[in-house]
Amino acid sequence: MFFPSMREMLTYLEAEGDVKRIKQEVDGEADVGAIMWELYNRRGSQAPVVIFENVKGRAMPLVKNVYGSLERWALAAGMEAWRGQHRYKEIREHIMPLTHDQSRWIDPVIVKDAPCKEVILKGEGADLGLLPVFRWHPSDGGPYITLPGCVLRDPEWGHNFGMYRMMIHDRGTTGFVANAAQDGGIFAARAKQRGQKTMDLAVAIGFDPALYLAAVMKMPEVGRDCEFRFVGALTGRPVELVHCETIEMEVPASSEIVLEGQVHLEASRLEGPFGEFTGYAGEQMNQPIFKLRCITMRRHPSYVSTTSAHYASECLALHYPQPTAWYNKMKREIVGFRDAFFPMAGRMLLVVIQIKKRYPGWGKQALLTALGSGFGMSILNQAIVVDEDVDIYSLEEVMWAVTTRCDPELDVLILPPVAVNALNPAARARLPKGPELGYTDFNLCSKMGIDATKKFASEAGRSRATPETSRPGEKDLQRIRGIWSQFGLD
Ligand SMILES: Cc1cc2nc3c(=O)[nH]c(=O)nc-3n(C[C@H](O)[C@H](O)[C@H](O)COP(=O)(O)O)c2cc1C
Ligand SMILES: [Mn+2]
Repeated sequence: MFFPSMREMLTYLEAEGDVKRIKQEVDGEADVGAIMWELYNRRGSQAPVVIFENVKGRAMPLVKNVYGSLERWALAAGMEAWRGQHRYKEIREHIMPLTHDQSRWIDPVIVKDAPCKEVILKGEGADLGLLPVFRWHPSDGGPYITLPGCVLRDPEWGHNFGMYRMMIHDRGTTGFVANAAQDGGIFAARAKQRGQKTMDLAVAIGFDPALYLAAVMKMPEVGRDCEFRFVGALTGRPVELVHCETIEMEVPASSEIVLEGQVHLEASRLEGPFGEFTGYAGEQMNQPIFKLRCITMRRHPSYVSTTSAHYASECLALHYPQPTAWYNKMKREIVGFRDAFFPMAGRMLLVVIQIKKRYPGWGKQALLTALGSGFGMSILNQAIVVDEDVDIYSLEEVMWAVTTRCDPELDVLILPPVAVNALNPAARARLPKGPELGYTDFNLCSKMGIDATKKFASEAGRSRATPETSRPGEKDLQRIRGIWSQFGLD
């Protein structure tokens, strides 16, 4: 089952009792962030979708937390029987074959008309003040559009569809922050190299749920319509795009709202801070600006956004699909690789890797591979490697392995500082901004690898192996699982 639009998914979720409507008037700035924070504290990743129907000073309903649970992610990815049944691993295994196999990808199609054209606002009428967009955290430098699907087009490389949040400077201007390593950053650098002073940008808000997965995933390609083609394969039908009114660009026809305009590559304005997925306020930096030309939308659009700094927030769940391509790479490169997981508590800066270790040293090889290249190099502060008997989706079990299988002097690797993501809160220093770095400064941070695998007696300065664990035999466990219902213990 796939939902052709976010609207249809909300209708389904509401029938399932997974949507809460808040009818009383709320203040966008003072109330919404605090309500969502308290909801995440109380319900964690079981928090429902929330629709604020009556936001002071705005006509549009404000929808929060649509993608704030793995169950709803599974639903967006077309998986059945979603409620409470999927872990990250199942979703990843469902999606991953399609990121590998581009022969199954389906090109998008252009349609003539779409509901997002019911209202067209140009000139004075194109006003960002219509949107229920606020400072979601008191530390935010301005109101933030937090779930924008940014469509860019490169003459050679076609469309790229990526999510880069936007701070509103005024009624017709926002910031544009696609960091240099992102496809959006690469598109901008290429436009600059061609001598362009501006770059067309269309911002889709509230679109087909499967497209949300693609907008936050690192694809195996840059641009070339890969996000749209991938979603075509996932849903089994081409993504429908519709032409923009004022720029040479195409946007998902399923959108509730579309902003059209241009990124001014040479203009820049202070942007930030923003309450980031790390749980910290990001830094204020000079960033290019986006100038709005036109808003197109449905007659009664719903505005969808996220607040992000809480560990259980939608923003973090949205980051889950990001390392898919990295996972594929690790699968090939780490000896004995079985699985890997980025626990929410680690805010994307920590990975737990599971291996089948056959020889001494394999744990440390895994750590060096994970921390030493690409996405792992630029995003991770820490990696932990464990054996197959440890459930990497349970931090309880992972920490048990760390405390009982790791002799810190022998099993902790400290790697020297390297350039990491500008948002890394642990980083010690910021590199000076150079022309090659594009829009984002990088930070410097060292890395730690923790080898929490069981050790051989012959391994790394030891003369004693990790003892055997105490638990029932696997045969007995299997047999008992088979007749479990007889005992009435559930
Ligand atoms: C809510 C949310 C906001 C994001 N904001 C930004 C951002 O402002 N800048 C950025 O470079 N990446 C941001 N990301 C991460 C990108 O969406 C992600 O890396 C994606 O792969 C980018 O698309 P691309 O690979 O086509 O560049 C954000 C992700 C989420 C879930
Ligand atoms: Mn991309």
